[in-house]
Amino acid sequence: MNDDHVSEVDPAVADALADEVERQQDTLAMIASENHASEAVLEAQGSTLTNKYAEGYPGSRYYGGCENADVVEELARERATELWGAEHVNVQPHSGTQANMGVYLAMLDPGDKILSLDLTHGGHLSHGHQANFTGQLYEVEQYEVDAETGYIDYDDLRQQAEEFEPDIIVSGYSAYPREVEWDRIQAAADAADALHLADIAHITGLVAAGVHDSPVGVADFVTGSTHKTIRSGRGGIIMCDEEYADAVDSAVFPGSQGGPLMHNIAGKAVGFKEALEPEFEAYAEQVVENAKVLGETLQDRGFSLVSGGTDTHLVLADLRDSHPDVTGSDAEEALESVGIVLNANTVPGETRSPFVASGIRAGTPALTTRGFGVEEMEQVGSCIADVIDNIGDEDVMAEVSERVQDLCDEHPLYE
Ligand code: DSN
Repeated sequence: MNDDHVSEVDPAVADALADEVERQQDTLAMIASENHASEAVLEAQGSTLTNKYAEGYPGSRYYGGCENADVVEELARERATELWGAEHVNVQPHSGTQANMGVYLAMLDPGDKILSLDLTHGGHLSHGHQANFTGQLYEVEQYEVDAETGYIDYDDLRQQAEEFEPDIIVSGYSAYPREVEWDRIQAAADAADALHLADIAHITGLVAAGVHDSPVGVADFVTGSTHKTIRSGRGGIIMCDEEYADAVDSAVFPGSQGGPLMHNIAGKAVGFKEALEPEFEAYAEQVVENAKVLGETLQDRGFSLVSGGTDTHLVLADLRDSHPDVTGSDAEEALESVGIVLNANTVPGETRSPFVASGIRAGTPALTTRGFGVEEMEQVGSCIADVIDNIGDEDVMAEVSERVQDLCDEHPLYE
């Protein structure tokens, strides 16, 4: 990667950028929402489109000089349509949260009712948490996963929907390791005469590749972020039927955003093109296979997984059974010290503060991009188990650190 210009102008930032390349090279990125974008995506995001204001939409902008911005945004929209098959696509949301905001603003009034999964059960802040605008503007009730199985109980959800009578039901999750039955959520929405927003932020790539069923054509709205499993430029996306297109577009601009981040939209266009290549399907399949192997390796070492396993790109380990004295943040810190970067995560029935948490969430999208397969995931799983079994033992940490470094060296990034 060439940071020559930055080095000349701003050595402090150049050093941090170079250190970040090194950090990504020398650690295992297992935060489930992260990935390693290609150099083509990075180049598009670092392009002169960052200079351009393009309020409006292709063919109808408020400023001149938007011909290239129009080309890029049209390409991003066309490719997104090909990937996910929605009638209408808006690629301007700056993030997944902004995408959700676009839908809420388009369809809800303040005080309207949202029914969504609790954050500690795998939901997301932008689905109605009190600390988020959604919890402040709307009346929110939350559903939970089944305490025994860790799965969504669709019958309970339907009953809760009939009783609460929400205006919108939100599905799609940040820490739910199982495939979602979109049609059963839709049935709950139909029973309550509610809209249905499926937020596929984490699984955009799995859905695009056909590894998971798609909510497009089932839910009224599908939102996502574009830098997770789909591995394109950073940002968000909204998909919906044509009947909602004008409302959604107006809610994004001018409703909640100003000028679109055209450089990021260029990154989205490039990443979407990459995801349309046949290899992407194999990548998405491997992401899930790797998560399954990681989960099985941890289970063989005595770890409990929420829901007993995974169908997705992530596993959620509840440490309370296997390691009652180790908090999620203890585990996160010890793992980071050996070069495994993941996050402490709350688990269903959480008994600790969210800052400490009782679980860890580990994802495979970034490692799979790096070329990790089943064999490497077994090694990663045993590194994780060795660390958590031996927190505080410097000899074990040093030995695992070397194994992690070997894995990183065998799978170089950004050569
Ligand atoms: N922060 C992301 C995650 O880690 O799930 C979601 O926005």
